[in-house]
Amino acid sequence: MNPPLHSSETPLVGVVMGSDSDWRVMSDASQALTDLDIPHEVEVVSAHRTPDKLLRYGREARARGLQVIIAGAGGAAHLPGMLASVTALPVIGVPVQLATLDGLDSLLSIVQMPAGVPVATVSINGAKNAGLLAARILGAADARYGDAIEAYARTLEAQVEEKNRRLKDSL
Ligand code: RP5
Repeated sequence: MNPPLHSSETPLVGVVMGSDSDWRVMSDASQALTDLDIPHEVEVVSAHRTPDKLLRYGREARARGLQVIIAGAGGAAHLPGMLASVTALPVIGVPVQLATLDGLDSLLSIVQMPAGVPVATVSINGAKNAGLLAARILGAADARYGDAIEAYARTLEAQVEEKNRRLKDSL
C-alpha cells in the first residue's frame, strides 16, 4: 500500500519517511493520528536522495503550521536528525527495521544525536507510539487532544481487564 495523498485539513503533524517502502511501518503513526482526529500530512522525504526537499520541508514546517514532525527511516537513518537540525519543532524519530541488522542500525542512527539537537526516538518500528507521543505533545496545549489521549488510556485499561476476565473464566 502506498502513502495517501495530503489531507485537505490544515495538518498539525507531519509524518515523513525516507522511502515509500517505510509506509508498511509508518502507516501505524498515521492510523494513530487518524483515530485521535488529528489532522496530519504524509510525505516521502529522503535525507540522501532528496536532500534539497529535506531542507525545504524542515525549514518551512513551522511556518506552515505543523507542530510536530514524525520521521521514520531505515538503515543509515539520517532523516529525523537532519530535520531536527533545521527546525525548532519537536521531531520524533522512528527506526524502521530493514531486512539486515534487525533495525539496530536504524535505531542507533536515530538515537545517538549530538547534544543540542534532540530527537525523541521511539522503539524499532514503534510508529504507533510515535503517533501517540505526537498527540500527547499537542495535548499539552490543546485540551481536545489531551482528553483524547486520556480516553484512549481508558480504552486500553478496559481491554486489559476484559482479557483478564476471559483468562480467569477459562480456568
Ligand atoms: C532509507 O533506506 C529509507 O528510509 C528506507 O528505510 C531504506 C530503503 O529504501 P528503499 O531502497 O526501499 O527505497 O533511506
